[in-house]
Amino acid sequence: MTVVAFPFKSEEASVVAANLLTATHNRAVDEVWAVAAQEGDAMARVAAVASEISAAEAKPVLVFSQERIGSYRAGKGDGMNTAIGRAAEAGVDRLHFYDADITNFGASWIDGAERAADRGFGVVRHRFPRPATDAMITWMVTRPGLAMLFRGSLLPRLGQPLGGEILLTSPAIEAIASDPSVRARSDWGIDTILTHAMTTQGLDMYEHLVPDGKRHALYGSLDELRTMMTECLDAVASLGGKQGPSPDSRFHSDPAAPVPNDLKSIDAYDVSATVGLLGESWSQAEVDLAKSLPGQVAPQILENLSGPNFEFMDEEMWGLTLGHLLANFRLGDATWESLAFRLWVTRVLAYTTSAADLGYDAAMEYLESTIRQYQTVGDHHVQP
Ligand code: GDX
Ligand code: MN
Repeated sequence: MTVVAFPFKSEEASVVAANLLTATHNRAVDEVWAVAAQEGDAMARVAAVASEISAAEAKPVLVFSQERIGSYRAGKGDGMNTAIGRAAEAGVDRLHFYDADITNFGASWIDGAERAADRGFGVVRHRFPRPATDAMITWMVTRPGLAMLFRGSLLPRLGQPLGGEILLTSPAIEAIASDPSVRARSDWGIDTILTHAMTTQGLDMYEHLVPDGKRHALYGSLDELRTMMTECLDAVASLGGKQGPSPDSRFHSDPAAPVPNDLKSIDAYDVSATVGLLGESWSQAEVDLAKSLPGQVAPQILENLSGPNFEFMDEEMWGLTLGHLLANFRLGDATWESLAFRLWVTRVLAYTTSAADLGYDAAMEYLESTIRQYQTVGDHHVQP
């Protein structure tokens, strides 16, 4: 049995409905699941369209709320783990996941993953171009973190280590459903932990390219990503010292394709609204913590007490900063969370106003080069 699952919280009902329909209509798909963050209006609205689609397409479309499974904040991770647990119990052969807010979801996503699974790949990940200023957690936290922790492996090479668009076949479903570190990760950290887990089981991995890009809800000020940023930072830091990818698994990634022009000119977040975050609500405890940052990072970040200062956070300064964060950051500690988020904001603004200004292609080349650079620093910056 093949299942397509969508975790959803409060997305536009028409977008979710279109995605449920696309999945249900696909001949490879036997059942569609929508996993709600909680019971309530959003769930009731999706349940209403789901029953219409189910009747029209003569296929089960199940809407249910997530269980409390993990030990972090109850979030997307509980949603995904609820589906993974159900799939393992029901003996599902293939479980696809897609974010519910994708506005250009189509049959080719499902078909591309299915084709790779038919060729024997045990896990499939979708990869897609994103605007130069989108994916800032991926580019500034997760990929550099994976580069420092697992250099030379396939982990830093994955295009979308945080992407919620994946296919697990039954051996992966079973292994992941009983993996305590995946089960525990109930928050935004789930994607990082799943990505790592998918590479350590000796299964062949296929990275399927969606050339049109992933179109989805974008952001206002980066403040909207505060929780996601700190949880994703904690998740990658938690992989320190863990076993890396199994060296003899096959890894195939589709070759690059031309990127749509309109995507190249999308601004993914509001820069001027974000600059205001730099000087906002510093506590004395955060000032003191900032003083322990390495090298020039400490005096430079503290300049923000008197006015915005972010240009200093180039790739080298960020390597130093991220290494320090990987070793010392504490999720749940308000001072650490505020400082880590502020440091990331300086990095994103510095990049946005320098490399990203050179245009999409130059920006991507620059970002890829930073990942290569972080692989060579490796242990240098990450003290155990
Ligand atoms: N069941 C459930 N429970 N679903 C949730 C919850 C929750 O608590 N929170 C969010 N979702 C759903 C949401 O409705 C959407 O379908 C999906 O999860 C992703 O959330 P979204 O707000 O669209 O996240 P965003 O900003 O698009 O981030 C995605 O890409 C990031 C990245 O690639 O950088 C998301 O897959 C992140 O996990 C990922 O880090
Ligand atoms: Mn989204």
